[in-house]
Amino acid sequence: MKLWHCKDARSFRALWTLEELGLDYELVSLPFPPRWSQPEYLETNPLGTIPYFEDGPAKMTESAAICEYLAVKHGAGTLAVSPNEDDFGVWLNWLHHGEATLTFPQTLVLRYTILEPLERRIPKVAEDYRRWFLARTVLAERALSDGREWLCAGRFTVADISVGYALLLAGSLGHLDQVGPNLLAWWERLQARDGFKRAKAAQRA
Ligand SMILES: N[C@@H](CCC(=O)N[C@@H](CS)C(=O)NCC(=O)O)C(=O)O
Repeated sequence: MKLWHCKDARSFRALWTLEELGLDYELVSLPFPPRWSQPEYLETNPLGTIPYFEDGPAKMTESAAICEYLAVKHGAGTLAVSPNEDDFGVWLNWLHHGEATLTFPQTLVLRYTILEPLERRIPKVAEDYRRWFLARTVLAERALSDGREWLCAGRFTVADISVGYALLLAGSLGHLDQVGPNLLAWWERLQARDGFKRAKAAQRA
């Protein structure tokens, strides 16, 4: 298996899953954004985005899908929830919520406050999507309000990784001080995991 990665980009979801499962993989680290800083990367992934992942015939560009793929195909289901379990639908929802609802708005903040050249930055867009993101953290904050340790199924799964990555990004954008206490406590638990620490170490190496 081979993963193309940029430090703390969405590919971190896949890297974290690989480390949680103790799988063998090759990591290709790229400067960000690879589309500009390493144009030959477009020959590998025409989108120019990160992650890109290959496992034989599987060629993948969506971080949440890679997590699901690894959990189902190589994880003996340990980080997945099976269709026979009550929380199957809830699990899939968190898996996609982490990317589609909690990460996408933050990338607009990142783009319009940091990535764009000064003359193209739009503070209004950044502020609107910062609020947009914070308002949508209510679902996870409420889900964790009953004292549960993980988001669903009574155990740690790739749904926690998917939503957890949105909090990693929130931390780098300075949004964590406005996130609810249940989410913050859960995020501390995630960062204390050996798999999380190994993924951080792997990207440093
Ligand atoms: N929905 C995709 C989004 C992939 C994506 O946009 N990745 C960002 C990095 S976090 C990227 O490559 N941005 C650089 C660019 O668009 O050139 C996923 O979840 O993997």
